[in-house]
Amino acid sequence: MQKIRNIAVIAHVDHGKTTLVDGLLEQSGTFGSHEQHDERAMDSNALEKERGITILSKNTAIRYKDHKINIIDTPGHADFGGEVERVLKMVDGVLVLVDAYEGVMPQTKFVVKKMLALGKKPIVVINKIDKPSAEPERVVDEMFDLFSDMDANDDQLDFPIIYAAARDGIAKLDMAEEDGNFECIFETILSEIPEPEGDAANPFQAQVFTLDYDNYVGKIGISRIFNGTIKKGDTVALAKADGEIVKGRISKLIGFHGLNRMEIEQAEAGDIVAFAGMETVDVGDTVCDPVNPVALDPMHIEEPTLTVVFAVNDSPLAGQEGKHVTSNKLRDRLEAEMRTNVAMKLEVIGEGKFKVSGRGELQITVLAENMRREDYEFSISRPEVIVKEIEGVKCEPFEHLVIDVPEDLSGTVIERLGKRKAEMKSMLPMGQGFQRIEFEIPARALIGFRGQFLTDTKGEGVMNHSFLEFRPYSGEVESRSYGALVSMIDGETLAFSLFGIQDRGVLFIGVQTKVYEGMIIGEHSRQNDLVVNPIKGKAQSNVRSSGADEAIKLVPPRDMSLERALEWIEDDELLEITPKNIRIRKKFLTESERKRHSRK
Ligand SMILES: Nc1nc2c(ncn2[C@@H]2O[C@H](COP(=O)(O)OP(=O)(O)OP(=O)(O)O)[C@@H](O)[C@H]2O)c(=O)[nH]1
Ligand SMILES: [Mg+2]
Repeated sequence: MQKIRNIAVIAHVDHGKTTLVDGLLEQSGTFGSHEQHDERAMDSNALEKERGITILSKNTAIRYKDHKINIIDTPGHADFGGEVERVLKMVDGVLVLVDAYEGVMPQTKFVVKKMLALGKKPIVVINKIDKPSAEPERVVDEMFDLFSDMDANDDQLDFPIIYAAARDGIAKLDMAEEDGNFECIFETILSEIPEPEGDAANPFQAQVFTLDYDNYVGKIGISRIFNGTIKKGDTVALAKADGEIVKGRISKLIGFHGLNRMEIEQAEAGDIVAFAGMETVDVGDTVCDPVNPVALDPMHIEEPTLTVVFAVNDSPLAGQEGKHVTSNKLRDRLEAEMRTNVAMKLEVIGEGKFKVSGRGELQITVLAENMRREDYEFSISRPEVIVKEIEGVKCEPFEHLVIDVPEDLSGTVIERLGKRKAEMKSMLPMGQGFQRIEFEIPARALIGFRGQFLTDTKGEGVMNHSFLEFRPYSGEVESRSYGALVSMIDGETLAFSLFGIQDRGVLFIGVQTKVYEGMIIGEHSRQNDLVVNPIKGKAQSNVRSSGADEAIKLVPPRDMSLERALEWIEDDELLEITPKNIRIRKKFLTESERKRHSRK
């Protein structure tokens, strides 16, 4: 049997997981010296590269001495926490990273809790020790406290610690030592992480933890082999979560090495491989011996906490920018998404209307952003949290929120959060004039909070949150405190009229932008909506004042990204999303319709 170790890299968002994996690939010699690769090589899809975050967990394998080390890089953003939980079942140990300044953050708690509960062996990596503000000793203490608060067993509590600057390829076992390379990480993995259990001679058993799709071979299941041996061409059984058994044949077996995938003939217990040939494969399925199929424990799939409605675009500008605009196209695309993305759910709720549920706004905007890039055009509604009944009590999702704010601004932020039903849990000085404040807050109250928070903290505040649990419904919460600037007319914006409007609030659009009646062009500085005319030219006069237009000074418009716009809108508003534009609009375009409906 080959010597194998299986590890996952877990942490809060941005603590350096993917960068550390770069270093592991590099320093194990997996990247040939001639091989060109990008920074954060595992973040391979376009959106991941652009945003600098990991969205999908991905696996790779390296060789170190006579061992194969399978490594799964996981996403740190809270919306993808469910995926991390599934990945943890596939490995025997973890590298849990924590930023040497930021310390324990909400998602650190989430992943550590899951990892400890599954009995995995941790190696703690205190990363970014090169930061001038780094306080590695404080962060080690925080990790000890976290582990003991979360009932780590003695073995887990006795975790090895590695100090690293992953970006520079530096690691060491003691802060007092000279900087070394990643050898100490490899050695610690070999000595501390248990070998995979299971036997290559047993009947075959593997579990699928991620799905992939390839135009040539179809659906691909990435799985960990727990027992037995498998060969290309083998007949196997797929044991589904509902107890159904489906027979099939492994048409292709795929192995991993560095950034490459290659066809292999055979694989055995302990390894992580992908296979094609079974179109019905799902996450959590056990691939097993057809003669004696024994299913492994089903996987926990996280419940969605948030929904938005995707609908056919019916704005006056519909169909001008996207290629795929019909209800059928939209439905096919959303159904395709559900095939590989187990964390999301789809429900048809009307003609051309689809309710999509997921774990958070980022998960939903990632889907919307991908669809835009594939030339789809559609609208989405304001996110709503999922309210459900638990033992007869109406409950809603709550989040654990951590904010870092300059001390002098903390009062403002605390007051704002109070109005949103947040309960303060702790407050700590963080050095450099910052305070760290922790809250528990209804997820509903966080929608739209980020924009306000950034304004209140002049962009200096940092906020992080992650799902806590369902709790009894908390009643009304405060939402957006400003109204909208709404266009009263179709046409193209002119500098002259925007100049007149900009004193009334903040504009989202610039000159020569197409607008329509009912489209929102900015945020009003007061609470009510204001209907405006952004296309009005200067009154004609006999005297030609050449160059007068150039004298008009417009404030640059506020850039409304998809996330920002989604957080901003209210129930009576929509986002119109096309490959070229994100527009914000009223559901009802004319003022008279809006009046009629608000009276109802
Ligand atoms: N100063 C410093 N920065 C680092 C270090 N390691 C990573 N970074 C930076 O931290 C940022 C985040 O790194 P990533 O590797 O993408 O973090 P991640 O944990 O994979 O993030 P997600 O996958 O989005 O959760 C990048 O800008 C890195 O360059 C380090 O050792 N020191
Ligand atoms: Mg990453």
